[in-house]
Amino acid sequence: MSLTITPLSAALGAQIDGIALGEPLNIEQRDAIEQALLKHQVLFFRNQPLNPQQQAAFAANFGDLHIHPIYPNVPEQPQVLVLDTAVTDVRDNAIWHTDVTFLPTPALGAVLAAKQLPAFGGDTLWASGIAAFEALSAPLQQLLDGLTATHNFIKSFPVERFGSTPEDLARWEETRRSNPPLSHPVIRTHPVSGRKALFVNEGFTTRINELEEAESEAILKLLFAHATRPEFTIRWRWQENDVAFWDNRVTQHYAVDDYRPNRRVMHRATILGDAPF
Ligand SMILES: O=C(O)CCC(=O)C(=O)O
Ligand SMILES: [Fe+2]
Repeated sequence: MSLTITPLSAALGAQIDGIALGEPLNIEQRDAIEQALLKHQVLFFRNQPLNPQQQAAFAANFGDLHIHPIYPNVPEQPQVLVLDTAVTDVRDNAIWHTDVTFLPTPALGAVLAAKQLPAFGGDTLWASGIAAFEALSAPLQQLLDGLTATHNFIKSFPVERFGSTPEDLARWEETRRSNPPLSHPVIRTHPVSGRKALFVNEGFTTRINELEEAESEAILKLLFAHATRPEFTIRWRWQENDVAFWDNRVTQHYAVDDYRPNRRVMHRATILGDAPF
């Protein structure tokens, strides 16, 4: 079986066929997927009925796995978290965000599998920070390159939604204590490809540190709108057992909240990343 890579849009996204992710990858397959990820930033695979162990094993080809501080996980495979609308309020994923940028070393990427889908809705969109950066004018690129921004966990995990039981509140308090607001560069250089990407996201970014408050607010507003222009995005219509694998270093994503009260269940394995520069 040989791998086929079909690009899906100019900015990002490719569908990969000719591979069974539930089986151990050989080196050639692993490297081909990594190269495709660097180029296309988000990869989609159809018909991959992975159990949590297989999903974690696939993700672990690309790095060590992260255990999320807030979301519930599969008890026998805690590296796989469960986004089940019957269990967790996932509405806060309906905002453009890059995962866990409130950490000093945000995720390298994540592998998301569709387990149970509503009859309609529940698409996910991704946007390329590389395309967004490259489309900025040279003067704005120069202004932003070298600036830093604050990222804050609380912006996407409000206590009203994540602290409703005493147990949840204790976990939320502990997560807040161990994840104080921190700074990342506004323009990030991909550690492998060397490409530059816009690295602020509406989910977690609260302030461009070196600017006056009003300047920061106006420029972030501009950047959040710019980063998610349709030209820089791809929208995926899920089928059961689809798997998406995204490069979280240079993309952001948005889970469309248009199917409640129907149930949607996704499993995610998250790969640890390194400090942005
Ligand atoms: O449910 C989705 O489609 C994506 C949710 C999300 O933001 C994530 O898994 O990081
Ligand atoms: Fe996310």
